[in-house]
Amino acid sequence: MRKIVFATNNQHKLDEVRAALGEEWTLLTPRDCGITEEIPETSDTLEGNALQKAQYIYSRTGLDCFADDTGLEVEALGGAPGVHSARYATDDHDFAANTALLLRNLEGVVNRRARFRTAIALIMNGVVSMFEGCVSGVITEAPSGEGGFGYDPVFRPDGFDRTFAQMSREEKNAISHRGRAVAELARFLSDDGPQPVAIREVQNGPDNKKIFFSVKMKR
Ligand code: ITT
Repeated sequence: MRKIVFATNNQHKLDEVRAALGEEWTLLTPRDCGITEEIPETSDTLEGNALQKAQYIYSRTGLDCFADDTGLEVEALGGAPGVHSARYATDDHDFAANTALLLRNLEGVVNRRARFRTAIALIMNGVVSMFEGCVSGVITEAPSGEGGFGYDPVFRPDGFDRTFAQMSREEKNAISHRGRAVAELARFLSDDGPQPVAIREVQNGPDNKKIFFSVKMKR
């Protein structure tokens, strides 16, 4: 079994990603590595936050690790709550309050198109790789379902007549933003042999550190 740290304190995410990556991988949490403080997320993009969280773990542990950041982007709200999804209503990651505020802000709004977008930053052998997954759908008029977390009770993906909160974890994982991004990550991790990669240097990562992105080339 191979070990990798997933930089999250969100148990729901951990369960989803554990199921998606399969038994070959043992996922360690920051807590397993003795990191109990909240990991900073101060970027104004999902990609920046994912990278910031992964870099934090890597700088503290030196272990291979990845982090995700997810936002709900609502068309009629100009992409909000987006990168601010966790703290939309309050500072407390209060899922019910966030959902209630979202529904209030969409009262009487006809265009209810939205998408979830997940960015994942992986640091493996000191090299950063980025992955993305999206799912489009609509914000319902009222919450339905008990499963999932966050905005799941008010998000109905295209092609379905149920919200994410009315789906099993497997059903959600198969089509969700995080499921899709993790599938890309899993494909990358399971590829054998040397990877053909192009390395490009980016200067403006968190703390203005130089960040090296590896972009996997199609074979
Ligand atoms: P970590 O940073 O510890 O991983 P978090 O809960 O802050 O956990 P994110 O920043 O990635 O997670 O997500 C921001 C918010 O977006 C999160 O608090 C939820 O309200 C919402 N969210 C994320 N993924 C979701 C999903 O799959 N379904 C519904 N809502 C989700």
